[in-house]
Amino acid sequence: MGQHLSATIRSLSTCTGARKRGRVRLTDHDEESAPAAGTLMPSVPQANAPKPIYIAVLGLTGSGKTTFVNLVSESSLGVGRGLESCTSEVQASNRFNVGEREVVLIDTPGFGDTTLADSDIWKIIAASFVTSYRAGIHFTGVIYMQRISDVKVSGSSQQSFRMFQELCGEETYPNVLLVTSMWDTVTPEVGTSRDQELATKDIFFKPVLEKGAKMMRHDNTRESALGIIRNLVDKPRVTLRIQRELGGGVDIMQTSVYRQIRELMLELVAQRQKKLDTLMEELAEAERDGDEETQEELQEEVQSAKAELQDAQDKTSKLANEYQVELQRIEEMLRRRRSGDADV
Ligand SMILES: Nc1nc2c(ncn2[C@@H]2O[C@H](COP(=O)(O)OP(=O)(O)OP(=O)(O)O)[C@@H](O)[C@H]2O)c(=O)[nH]1
Ligand SMILES: [Mg+2]
Repeated sequence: MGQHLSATIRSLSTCTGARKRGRVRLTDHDEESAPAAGTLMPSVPQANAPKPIYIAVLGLTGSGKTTFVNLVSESSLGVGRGLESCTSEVQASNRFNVGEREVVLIDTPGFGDTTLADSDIWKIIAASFVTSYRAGIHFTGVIYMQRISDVKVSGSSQQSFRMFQELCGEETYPNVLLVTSMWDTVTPEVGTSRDQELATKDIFFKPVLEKGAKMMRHDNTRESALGIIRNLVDKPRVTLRIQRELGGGVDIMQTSVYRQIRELMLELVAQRQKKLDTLMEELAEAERDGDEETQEELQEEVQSAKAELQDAQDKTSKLANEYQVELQRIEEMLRRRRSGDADV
């Protein structure tokens, strides 16, 4: 008992709880068969032990996923404090009971506020979900968290939700709950009007609700969290699209989520190229006019625009490769775990 599992730390200063100490600890359950943080894999498979119900929690960074997971499972996974994202690994909660059923929640890193950040997140989630699928862990439900406090549904929110849809696939929507959080930060009138907007907009929850998903409010109490989980525990298990595709041997580049993120990255490259072209034109004009001060300023801007463009181009060309690297990292972590390295 008391085995520690290390967790990669992206932004220590913004996290409180277990992650701040650089560790994720699974304490309240039988760790002989507990899933390992970052892998969801049972450390020692037990043939006769009934399998718990696995529910994945996804959403934009800062939407309250880890807070929800900790509250309902009495875990102590690190939560965010500032604006930067906190969770950087897929991690399993303590086991907890909902009626007769034993449940494990799978907390995930939040989709970022930028396309570049998303290009890192998707591969972590995809590689972890596929590894766990291959190990026989199937999800019974998926929760998508959305802050009700957001004044408007931003482009990154829409992008995040599209990514979620590509990861899950339509067939899983009856097992999906769209959960709004942070109701304490808005008046009931404002919250209800935003709730309504989310439910009825084609660019947001509407198409998913129409195919069987359900929307629920979370008021940050354990009772509310348990009520949400109760909606999922009796559902049949599902295979997410990304698990079916990759588990069935489809090349990463042929998966829906890869195509989606690549498309977004190419849009970003095009935007940055356009910005550079405009700056170059302005620079040429300043040179024609002999305006040295403006030339100097523009030269600096051109350099930084070139670096940004290069960054986006590099990331785009490495997308598929980075997924493979992530998969290998998780497999290596598992291998070390099996061979008894206590710090893994
Ligand atoms: N007021 C209020 N704050 C909340 C609520 N839920 C979470 N928070 C706060 O929101 C911040 C982000 O919460 P997290 O649980 O770390 O969010 P997350 O979705 O796990 O974020 P990532 O790990 O970055 O993806 C933390 O400061 C929480 O304390 C809520 O219901 N009400
Ligand atoms: Mg988190």
